[in-house]
Amino acid sequence: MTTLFDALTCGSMKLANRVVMAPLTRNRAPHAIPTPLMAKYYSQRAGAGLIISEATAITQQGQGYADVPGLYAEEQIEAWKPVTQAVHDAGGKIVVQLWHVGRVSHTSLQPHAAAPVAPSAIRAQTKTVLLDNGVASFVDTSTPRALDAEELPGIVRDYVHAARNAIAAGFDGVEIHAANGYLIEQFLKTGSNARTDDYGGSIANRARLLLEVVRAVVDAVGAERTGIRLSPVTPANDIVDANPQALFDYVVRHLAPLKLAFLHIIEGATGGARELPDHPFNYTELKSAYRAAGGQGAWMVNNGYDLPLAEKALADGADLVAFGRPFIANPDLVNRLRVGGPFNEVDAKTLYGGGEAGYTDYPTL
Ligand code: 8OZ
Repeated sequence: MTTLFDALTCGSMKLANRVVMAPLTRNRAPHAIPTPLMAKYYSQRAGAGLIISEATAITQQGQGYADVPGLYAEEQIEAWKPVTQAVHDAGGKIVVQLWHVGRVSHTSLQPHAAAPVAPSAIRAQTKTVLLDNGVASFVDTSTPRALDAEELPGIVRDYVHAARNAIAAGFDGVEIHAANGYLIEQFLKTGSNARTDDYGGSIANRARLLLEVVRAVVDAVGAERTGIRLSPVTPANDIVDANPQALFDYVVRHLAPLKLAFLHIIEGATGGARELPDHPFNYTELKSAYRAAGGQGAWMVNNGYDLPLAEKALADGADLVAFGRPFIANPDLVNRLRVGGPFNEVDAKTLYGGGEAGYTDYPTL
């Protein structure tokens, strides 16, 4: 029987175990530049088989929150190098999560205070995080403008540019963030996409940008270094689709031939309920659709896992299990899982913004 503590080859990466540190936004990168404290934070968590970095903006336009890092400028590449080096020195693997927030942004974070961009000019009924002297405040997102079809090749190029920068910065690969109500998912889902061109309407049209981005990133850095995150039914950031099962079955069938290293699936509401009575979804069908289409990437599951649930997921055919909040409070989470705990609790007050407190000062066993 496979356990969480067994090794796995995932694309080009040899993972020491099946425990993944999920991407976690922490808002500790002033001016979008990673810091030495981030190197310490990630290296403390290098016992994970794989670390997925916090969501990282591919352009300033792709940024939607105060003090989240980017990977589009030379100084950002340089500042990420000590982070990836520290993780590697501690024996870990780390991929960067490539992020364009689309409409989940605020004019104050955009170049020239412009409106954020989206498939359609429909405002997300959600909040973003601004920081005032290090104190987080939650503000309504700004109304976006609809992207012209002619602008979309530029968005694809921005993903490719950031993916190449990731390899230059020493990352083992990239995860394309296509979840949680951000740009790619805004195109995918009916609630945010009212386009009448080749990027709206049918499932094939709504999935077009996602597949263009993935193909271009794969061409740039290799499928064996590329993964993707999907969240079929999350309501996060005011996102909804009329028929998510058909949509995501289509998406994974079309991802299958691209030979990605992993597919990372958020089950249920991100950071919340795993079962949504109003939005039923069959994840077994999703995985079967992927495997039946020849997809061989690692199947990574996420959301509210503990050891018993994780072991059941592995028995049911998952390859990797991602843990989010437990990794914030337990840098040595893999060891703690191995010995059955105990586990530190997360301090909610220090999640977003700040310094070492609630970041690099959680104790190991
Ligand atoms: C929490 C706060 C800000 C951003 C996501 C990148 O939901 C995020 C995020 C989470 O994917």
